[in-house]
Amino acid sequence: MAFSLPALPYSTNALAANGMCQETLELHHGKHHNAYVTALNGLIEAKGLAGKSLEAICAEAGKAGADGLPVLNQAGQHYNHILFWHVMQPGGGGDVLPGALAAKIDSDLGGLAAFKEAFKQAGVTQFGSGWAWLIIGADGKLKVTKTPNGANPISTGEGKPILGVDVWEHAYYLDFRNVRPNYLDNFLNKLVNWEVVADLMGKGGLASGQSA
Ligand code: MN3
Repeated sequence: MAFSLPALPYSTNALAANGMCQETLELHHGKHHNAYVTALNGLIEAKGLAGKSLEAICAEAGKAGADGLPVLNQAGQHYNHILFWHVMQPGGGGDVLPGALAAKIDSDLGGLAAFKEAFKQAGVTQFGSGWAWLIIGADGKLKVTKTPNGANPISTGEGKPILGVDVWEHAYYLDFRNVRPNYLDNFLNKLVNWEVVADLMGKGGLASGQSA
């Protein structure tokens, strides 16, 4: 077995009217994400990953610290992008959320407006490359967090991500140039698939279904 690049759940021009152009998706999915998959597959034998799930590889690489970074950089980015494609849709975003998700955001994060501001700030303040997340923490509560580079809340042991946004420059430079805050506003207001986020909350996070 080897890891594979999953197809996008929409066409490469499907999000163009909502702030993510066809060229961004072609490069980001077809080149960047694909390169992580190819590099990860190149490590399976040397790093003893055969048969392990993507999630287990992320967790183990995170625990290994600096020694785990060569694997985490690729495995984390493979997992992170699978989730990222999954949580967007044409004409997404907005303030109408499935009831269970809205209620949990209210009780754990102080409401939708407070959540959106915290999520945006996590993305804005992630210095350099990385990700902002909404996760189910170890205590079962929703939390907003961020990680650098290819790390994720599985590799850090913080919890299970149910929403993630890529803040590497390749994610937004064609559409928003250097203005990361506008990319994050656009993501929350025009791209997020809240139905998928609610579904992931109910399932306790994404199961990638991929293994080495
Ligand atoms: Mn990326």
